[in-house]
Amino acid sequence: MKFLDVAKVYAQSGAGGNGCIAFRREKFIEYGGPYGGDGGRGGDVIAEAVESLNTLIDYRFQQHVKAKSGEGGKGKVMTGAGGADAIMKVPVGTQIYEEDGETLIADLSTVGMRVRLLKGGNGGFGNHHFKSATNQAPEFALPGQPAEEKTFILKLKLIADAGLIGMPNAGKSTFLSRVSAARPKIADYPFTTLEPQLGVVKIDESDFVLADLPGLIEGAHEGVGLGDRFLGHAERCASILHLIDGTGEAVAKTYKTIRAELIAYGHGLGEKTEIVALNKVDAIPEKDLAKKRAALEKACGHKVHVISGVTGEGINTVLRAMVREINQRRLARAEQAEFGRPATLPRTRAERQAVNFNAPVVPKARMMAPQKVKSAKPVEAATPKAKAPVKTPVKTPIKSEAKAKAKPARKMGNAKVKTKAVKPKVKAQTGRAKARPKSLSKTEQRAKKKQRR
Ligand SMILES: Nc1nc2c(ncn2[C@@H]2O[C@H](COP(=O)(O)OP(=O)(O)OP(=O)(O)O)[C@@H](O)[C@H]2O)c(=O)[nH]1
Ligand SMILES: [Mg+2]
Repeated sequence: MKFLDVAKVYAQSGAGGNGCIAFRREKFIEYGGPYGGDGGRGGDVIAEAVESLNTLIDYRFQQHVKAKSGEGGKGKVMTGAGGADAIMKVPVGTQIYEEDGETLIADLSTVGMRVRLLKGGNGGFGNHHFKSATNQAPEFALPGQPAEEKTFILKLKLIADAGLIGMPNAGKSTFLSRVSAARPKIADYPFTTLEPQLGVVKIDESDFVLADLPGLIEGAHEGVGLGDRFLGHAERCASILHLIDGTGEAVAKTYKTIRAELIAYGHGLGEKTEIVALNKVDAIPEKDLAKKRAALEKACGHKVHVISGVTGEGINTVLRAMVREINQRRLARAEQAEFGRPATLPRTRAERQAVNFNAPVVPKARMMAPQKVKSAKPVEAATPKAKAPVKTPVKTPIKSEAKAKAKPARKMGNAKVKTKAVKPKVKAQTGRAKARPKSLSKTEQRAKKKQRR
């Protein structure tokens, strides 16, 4: 199947159905009144990322996408049927731009991600909707809202973990076929690969997706050769492997040419760290190898791997270096997903509503969990203690101890009264009770008066 990574699509949502003007006409029902229903909603235009697609080739043949319009309302206050949505299925990694090709609307980077591109029109109200005490027979209804229409540019940027970059004939496709089950076309003429190829690489315990991109030549950013349009597929890669044909003469110059193209392309490709490998080592004379490697290391300023896609020499070391970078990014993404959310739940109502305006006044989690834990322990601990002073009230020697025992008992329903009765006796022993007047019951007061007399 042909690979297509850019498509232009004209889309139109559904118009809303018109409201209906009707009156109730029935035997024995005088003045039946307005009876016209509302129009149905028009369908939306929705883009959805699906796993089963790898290219935008479908939009080469289907360049118009239209949602269905809503049906008009009918008599007997019947609302018209809503129009069906138009779902644009696109491969994962598709970006949707405005017609200018630069204003990004949506980036469908995960399977199942959906975005509404155009909204269907609302249906118009029928005359039944407008009846009121002052207008009991409205003879008007509203038309449905018109449809929206727009042209979109779809751009597919493959979701690969690593990308192969280099001049034509550098041995990129040979490398991909060596490390994965992919079988790209390999030949000793430039531009054998005309579109990106993907393969799944398995090394040690890890696996990742590797993309073989068409070769770049000097002036690619100006459209020379295949141009730099396939470089978009390297934008999302965690690791870039830059292959240089070791059988060529000026390896350092080749490296610099490709670097210049990456920088000219922009979109952060120039800043991405790359792994540089001198390929076809099996065909390099030994006396030249060290010289070429040193020249390349001087040009790129870091370590250069020496590999051969044909014999497999040095390939595992390169793959492990790539896996390290890919795993680092995976870890960073997982951390972001984990800690990107606020670490603590918002506590006040204002805080909760700053996150979600419809947040409940008291979140369920807070109502349930902490209170249960709090009440559970003291009640269990208090039960035996509360009973103790009641049974042997006078013998409790120290006030502080008695207080400590009596306090938790207050929380208990039945023990409450009993502990109150214990308290005065304890206070009388400590002597501090003199300072506080003893509260007497009415019968005690009467008995005291009698005694005084
Ligand atoms: N001796 C030797 N030859 C190689 C090696 N890798 C690739 N080749 C040869 O180099 C030629 C080009 O290889 P490809 O894998 O098609 O190169 P490419 O980079 O994909 O080229 P384009 O698709 O044109 O960009 C083929 O004839 C391969 O057999 C290698 O490690 N050693
Ligand atoms: Mg190739």
